[in-house]
Amino acid sequence: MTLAILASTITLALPPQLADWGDLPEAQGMSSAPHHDRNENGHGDLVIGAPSAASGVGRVDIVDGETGILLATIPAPGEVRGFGRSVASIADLDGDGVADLAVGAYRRASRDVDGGAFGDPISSEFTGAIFCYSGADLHPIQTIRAKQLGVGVGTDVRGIPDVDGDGVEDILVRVPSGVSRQLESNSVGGAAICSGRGGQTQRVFKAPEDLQFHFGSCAAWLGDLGGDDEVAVAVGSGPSARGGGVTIFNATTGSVLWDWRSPASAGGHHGVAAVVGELELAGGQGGDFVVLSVEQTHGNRVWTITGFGGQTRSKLWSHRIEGFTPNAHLAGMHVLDVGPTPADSLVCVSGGASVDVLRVFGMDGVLRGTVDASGVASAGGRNLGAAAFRVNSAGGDQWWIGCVGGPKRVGGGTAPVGAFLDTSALTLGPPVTVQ
Ligand SMILES: [Ca+2]
Ligand SMILES: [Ca+2]
Ligand SMILES: [Ca+2]
Repeated sequence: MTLAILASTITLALPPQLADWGDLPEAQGMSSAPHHDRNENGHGDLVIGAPSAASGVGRVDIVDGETGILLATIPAPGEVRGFGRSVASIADLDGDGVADLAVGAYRRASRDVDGGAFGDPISSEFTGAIFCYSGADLHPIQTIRAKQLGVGVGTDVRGIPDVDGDGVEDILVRVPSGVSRQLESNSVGGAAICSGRGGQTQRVFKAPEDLQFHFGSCAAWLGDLGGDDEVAVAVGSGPSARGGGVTIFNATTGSVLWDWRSPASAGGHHGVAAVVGELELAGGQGGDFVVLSVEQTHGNRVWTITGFGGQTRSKLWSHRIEGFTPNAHLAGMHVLDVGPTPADSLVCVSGGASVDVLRVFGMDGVLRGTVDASGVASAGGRNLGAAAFRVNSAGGDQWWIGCVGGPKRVGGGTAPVGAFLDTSALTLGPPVTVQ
């Protein structure tokens, strides 16, 4: 029974990075994404989600990347809750030359939206949506409901290339399983590709028959794996006592290309917590990818990062991550494309609330170093590494490492929402707080 409860805390409705923000009532920084230099001071800016603001309604802030000064706020549309649970910089949907942005809200306050597809008021409470805004003047462009995914839409969103060939880049939506799995079969989780032009669902990726439980723990765009223009999406599953792994789908047809299962431990739970694709791990044609799997036995969690060749889908290397607190939640796994070629990129893996160190790996799976996050943690930030992305600036691009921060209930004051990483020295700059 104890094991079942522990597993639930990882993979149920809310992903691990939601596990603990205690005295940070707005959960500001739960999500973050790059934004153009809105105030034209030469420094790229940041979109920061605060999904617990306003008693759970949520809010999105746009802040200057250098100073943290608040530049604009996107209020939650009236009918949602958890607005800002996910944010993403997406393609220029409205064709004005400025990249646009997507904001997820993972549950709704009323039961009558989405056509009443979910009669039970509990399930409709958790039905979410994704709202797309102009990056220039922040006017609404379109709403993505992805009804075929059932509950939990809005948990995770990211922009992907144009899959259907209509000339507008598209959007990958993920829903974790277990949001209300007792209610209906379509709450097992999964992912979908939605049109960048109109928001309609184009393709849904559902669990294989034997992985109906805890499917949708993560999703990633893998791109052209085999060098044959066949593009792929990966969806993770687990951890669960029933098994877990990652399923790779043809993004165009929806057919399953490959199914990998995380090694099981006797009596424990196992599965996949993160996948990153479009990498170059070992040369060759097509992209490669990295899987972060987790084994959990008697409350201890062991993380393993594994690199796969995209063309053959064979394992190139694996690295057991030592040093994370055994019961750590995952904050995130991200790729930092720091060098001139993809092979120079780094993979950054971060433990969650109780951990103050990020681990940075090369494309060969060798640990390059660690980033001491204690300065951010001591200032009140949690889950450093929940996001990692490049911020374009006139003085040279920088890497933003996001965390959960924002206003603090205990002791007053504010906590940082992230810091910039010096990728050459693997050191963090001063914490950035929204002003
Ligand atoms: Ca700026
Ligand atoms: Ca635009
Ligand atoms: Ca398209």
